[in-house]
Amino acid sequence: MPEVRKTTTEVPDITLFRGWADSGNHVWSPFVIKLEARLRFAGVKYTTDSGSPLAAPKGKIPYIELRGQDISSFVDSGGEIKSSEWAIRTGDDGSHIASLGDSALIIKALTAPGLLPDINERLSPETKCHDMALRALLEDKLYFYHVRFCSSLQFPPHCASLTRERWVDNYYTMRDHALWSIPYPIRVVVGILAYRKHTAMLHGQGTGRFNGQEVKRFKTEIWQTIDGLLRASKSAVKDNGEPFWALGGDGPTEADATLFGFVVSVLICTAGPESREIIRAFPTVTEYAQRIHDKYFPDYHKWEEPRT
Ligand SMILES: N[C@@H](CCC(=O)N[C@@H](CS)C(=O)NCC(=O)O)C(=O)O
Repeated sequence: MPEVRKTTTEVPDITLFRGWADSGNHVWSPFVIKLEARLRFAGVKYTTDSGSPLAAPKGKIPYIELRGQDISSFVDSGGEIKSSEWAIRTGDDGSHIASLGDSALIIKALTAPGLLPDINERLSPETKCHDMALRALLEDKLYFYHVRFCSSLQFPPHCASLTRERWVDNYYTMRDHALWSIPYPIRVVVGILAYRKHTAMLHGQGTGRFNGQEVKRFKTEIWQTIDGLLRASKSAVKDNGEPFWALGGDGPTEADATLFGFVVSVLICTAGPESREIIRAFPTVTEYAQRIHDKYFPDYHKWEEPRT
């Protein structure tokens, strides 16, 4: 398998804010893992810090900061990433600090000066569309099943009749992990507010109107379909123990960063046991993530394998 093209661009000092300080470990956010994978596929070095959604340019993690960097080259010629996307401030030492949020915008911005290779450039129009559809399936559909709250606006203990994953069935695990930086008793109040905000959002988005069995069926169908795709991709290439890629090519596409992020997020998140059980029923899906982890994240702890 040919190596992914490495860039010759001078590498700026990139700090990636992941929401948690857990160095040497994957974090629970699939979008953070996606961005780290995308950087590592290209061999781009970065340092990590915890940061917080409150400090993030778009109120979400991940986000990045570039220090003392002229950001005019991190603006793509198509005009999608404008310099106004970057939030600029002056650090204590007088240097300019530019920050940008959203994994997709960050990837586009780093691709503009050639720091990241455009790994989808050589794909056919059909494959480009499949790649985008797979990312949308995960980021804009499956994601909501994972974070799904109870559709009731009541506090979790009062809505026991529905199955709920990260933020409902496993509310306390999720709250204490996601809000780790907020001390008690403020965390309790912020947890309730976050719960209510997301419940309302999911009701509007639609996921909040399904019951637990329906959501479980939808999640299983998605992972089953992805398993079929990965089994076909794996069998289409000579198996030499190296990573195989979702769309069957000889290198990763954008969808691989996202898919790796979602598989790993499920495998490590102790607030999502139902999804973990679903994924573990598909050994090719875990093998896909394991091979990518082994090659690109040898310095990170791997998720625990189920006890047999
Ligand atoms: N479209 C964003 C999504 C990022 C996202 O949803 N991050 C979540 C964590 S997985 C977050 O920061 N949520 C905090 C909040 O919504 O307040 C991306 O690709 O970066």
